[in-house]
Amino acid sequence: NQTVIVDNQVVEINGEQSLLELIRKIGIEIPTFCYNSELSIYGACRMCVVELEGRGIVASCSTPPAPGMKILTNSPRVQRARKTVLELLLANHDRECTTCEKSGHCKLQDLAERFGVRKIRFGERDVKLPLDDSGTSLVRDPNKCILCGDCVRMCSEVQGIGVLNFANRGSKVQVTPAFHKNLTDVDCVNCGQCAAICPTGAIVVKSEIGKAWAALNDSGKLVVAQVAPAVRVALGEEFGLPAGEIVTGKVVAALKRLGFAKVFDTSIAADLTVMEETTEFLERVEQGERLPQFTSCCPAWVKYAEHNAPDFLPNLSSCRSPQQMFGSLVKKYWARELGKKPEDIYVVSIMPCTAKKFEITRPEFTTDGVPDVDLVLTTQELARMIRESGLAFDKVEVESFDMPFGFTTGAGVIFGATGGVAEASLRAAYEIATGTVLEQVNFEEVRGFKGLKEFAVDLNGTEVKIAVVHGLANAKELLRRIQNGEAKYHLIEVMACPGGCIGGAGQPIATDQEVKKARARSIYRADKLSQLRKAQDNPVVAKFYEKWLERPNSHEAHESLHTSYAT
Ligand code: HC1
Ligand code: SF4
Repeated sequence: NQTVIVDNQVVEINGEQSLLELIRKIGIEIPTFCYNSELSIYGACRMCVVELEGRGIVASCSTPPAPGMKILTNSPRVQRARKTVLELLLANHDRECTTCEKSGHCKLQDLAERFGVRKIRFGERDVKLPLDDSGTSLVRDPNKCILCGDCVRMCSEVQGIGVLNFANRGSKVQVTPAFHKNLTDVDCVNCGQCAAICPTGAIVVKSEIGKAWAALNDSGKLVVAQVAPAVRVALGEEFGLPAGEIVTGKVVAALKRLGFAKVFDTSIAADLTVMEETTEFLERVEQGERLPQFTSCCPAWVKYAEHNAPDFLPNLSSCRSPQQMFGSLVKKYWARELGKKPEDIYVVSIMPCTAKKFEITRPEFTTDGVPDVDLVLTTQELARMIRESGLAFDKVEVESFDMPFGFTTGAGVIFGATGGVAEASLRAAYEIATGTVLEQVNFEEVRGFKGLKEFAVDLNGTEVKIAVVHGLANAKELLRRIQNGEAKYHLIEVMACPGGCIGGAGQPIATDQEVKKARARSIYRADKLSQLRKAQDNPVVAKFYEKWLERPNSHEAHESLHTSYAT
């Protein structure tokens, strides 16, 4: 029969591809660096070694189970081998742990502690390689790289970009963009997925906490926050709450306690985006032009399209992202109502995303020298600020978002999960196109983690075909099929990060897919619990049109809420 013996325990083989999978199944946590369930097997770090009778020490991630195998996971030989791997890595690794951005979240630090590495038998490397902090979103420190190749495979396999690779030979091997360029000089889209998977501090998200504290301590500025949909289902994880716990009210309260004068909801701007984008879409369908229409709220996708799919740029929705629409509303209209100058208001976005840090620096989102959004902090950076302040997050009493940007419908919340933008648009498109009330608002077909989701709906006699992709490699494949005439759609949602914004690289680290799934479930639960589920029913958004914007796609709306793309 199909069994193996692991440390004297009989274990059945049940379709597992590797010894690692089989051993983890029985609750033994084999340490790894380069093994990730969503990437290909690389088998280079040697951290996952086990002892196989008759064969000695083998890498468990790349050894398939075979009936009759006898495996030891913690024998003296295994213990020695693991320690040696760690010591060799540490000998080649910058050891300034206390000042590292990744301190406390570093796998190397973790495993060195777990396996009791107290001294390193090998000499320390003395060459210092230059840092790359040229970009808005990431900092790359090759001195902390352990050559596991996770970022390389993430960038090419999941994101279809491939700007990171191995260079040089022997002891000089490095992971770097081509010709040792900076990330800003290659086609990096700032998605940050390389940083999210990096086990050490070799690629990290650029921290801007210092700027946030400085603004909060500047009495001349009214500092306001906007909170992205996906943050509310993830921040709790940083404080020991279960994955996906909805902590919206606590996020608001914590931001208030940190000193933000007002705390607003990006989801209301997502409702506004639905109005603008759906109106634009229905017009294109009627005219039969610039179809398929692509969503444009993901800045990594927009940058990808600019680099790699210029022919499709006219097909992108001209809508700015909700983050940027929000900035525009605050600085252009709300400031005027308050009798303030745009530069006296400092807008901080709390985002799950690293590319949002880049988005705010795009010149089209600066008006008369004043940025529409001043600063982006990731979910993780906010967690760090809360910890710095000493606030006990689990104990803060919940508060509600402030008005006038504090009321959202479920449509604006589901933006945070893959498929959400398409679903929110469908809820509006159906009612606008048919003039009838949509009773069943759930479009299950576009939910979930399948790489490509498709759905067709009858809008007043026209069959409208929708596709949803997440992970840029899936977008790349879809574009190829459209170009070859193999696929035809009317509306396509693209999110760069697997899972959508809930899987953003600024979120608490989650290499386990189940964590992302729990966040997505909570996004849909928050939608279900909302008083209103359709963007077109948001009374506050209706007020914005009445007061400031006239109607969707009006000249004024175009000026403030739309944009164009760089070829
Ligand atoms: Fe997103 Fe969006 S949903 S892009 O994923 O359209 O970041 O959460 O804020 O802007 O609303 C991110 C999330 C976010 C925008 C909205
Ligand atoms: Fe590749 Fe994204 Fe990392 Fe840039 S940010 S190197 S595109 S994975």
